Amino acid sequence: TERISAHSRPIVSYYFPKGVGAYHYGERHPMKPHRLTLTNALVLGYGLDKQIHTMYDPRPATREELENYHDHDYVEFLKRVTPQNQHQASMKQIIDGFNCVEDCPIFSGLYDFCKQYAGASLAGARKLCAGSTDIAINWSGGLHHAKRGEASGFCYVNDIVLAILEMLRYFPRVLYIDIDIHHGDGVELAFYHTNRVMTCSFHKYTGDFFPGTGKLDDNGIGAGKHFCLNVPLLDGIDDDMYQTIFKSVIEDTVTAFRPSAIVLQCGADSLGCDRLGAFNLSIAGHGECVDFVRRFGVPLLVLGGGGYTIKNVSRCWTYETSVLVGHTVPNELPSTVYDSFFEDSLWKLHPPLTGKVENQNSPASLQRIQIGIKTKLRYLQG
Ligand code: TV1
Ligand code: CA
Ligand code: ZN
Repeated sequence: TERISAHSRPIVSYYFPKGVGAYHYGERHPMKPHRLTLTNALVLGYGLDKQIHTMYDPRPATREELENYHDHDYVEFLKRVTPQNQHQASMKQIIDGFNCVEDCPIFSGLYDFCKQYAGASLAGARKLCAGSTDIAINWSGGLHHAKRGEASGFCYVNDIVLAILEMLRYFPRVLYIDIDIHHGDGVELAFYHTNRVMTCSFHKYTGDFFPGTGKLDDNGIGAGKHFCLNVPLLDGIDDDMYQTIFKSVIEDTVTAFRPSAIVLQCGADSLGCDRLGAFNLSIAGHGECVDFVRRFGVPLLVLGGGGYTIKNVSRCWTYETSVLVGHTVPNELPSTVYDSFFEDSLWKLHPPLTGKVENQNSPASLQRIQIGIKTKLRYLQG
């Protein structure tokens, strides 16, 4: 098959399940699906839909599709539980067992929400397998913490694992890249034993930062040994340092692993000024990672993820949509019904970085990681 050119315009498919932005995790909860509505409004406001090959309102995932990864009992629970029945004594134990507490509350329409975001990632995966698109985008996906039998870290079903399983039916090797500030633990775990999926997460790693996993020398097990990469970083990393480590690690990984497809999780909580994150990336810097991956010209599934300062999340994913279609958009935001969200920057796409977190990373600490990764990748060649 033809290698997609890094220069010509790729065929881009965009998946936005209608209504996915209307779900509510709860009043004080930092995860706001409304950011998806804002993103879609900016994408349309800029007229990017005219640059995109096809805009899809994909069908929800079926129960059977969810059970291609998730436990039957867990999916059954997600289907049955409601904000009303969760308080019944018989339900309480079960809810605890599936970890649907605090970070992962039971909210109205939870099961439909899960089927929508997972359905969109699966639709993108199928389109890539069919060879009828070069890039598939689902900003509602990327919920990387969900486990086979339990919710974790705002994630209930793991759309990424489901999409990669679908892609493995057609593509021999899939590379998973995760630039959310949190470790992509659910995806790593699902493919820890296989050499057909290489997982690579960049994240904040300290003793206490969620989920607590993702150290440099976690390697994978059995056939999966050496097919797991982690890039543990500290607070305040800036565009320059992030780019240096990201490009070096991903270049080396693509060379060693030769992926037949790539899945890129674009969590926007690695941006500066995120409500939960502590990195200092600009939207341009975050987007440069996306562009770098695009330029390999390998079939690409692009997903959302975290991101808690929602005006910046929607700016970021809109900018990245423009990068992926190869169409430059002006810094002046288009006028939408959501104008009040963007007043802070006088309605600019690229707000200046404010409230800097001190950079705890050093050239030496990054070089140590870079060398560590190179050493691990050497095992792939032989
Ligand atoms: C309800 C209301 C839940 C307010 C959760 C921040 C809240 C958090 C809340 C919160 C919050 C976390 C933990 C502690 C583990 C817990 C989408 C022992 C102001 C992909 C998930 C982070 C990140 C979970 C998800 C983390 C993603 N941080 N206010 N919860 N317990 N959980 O630390 O990777 O971005 O914070
Ligand atoms: Ca990550
Ligand atoms: Zn995150």
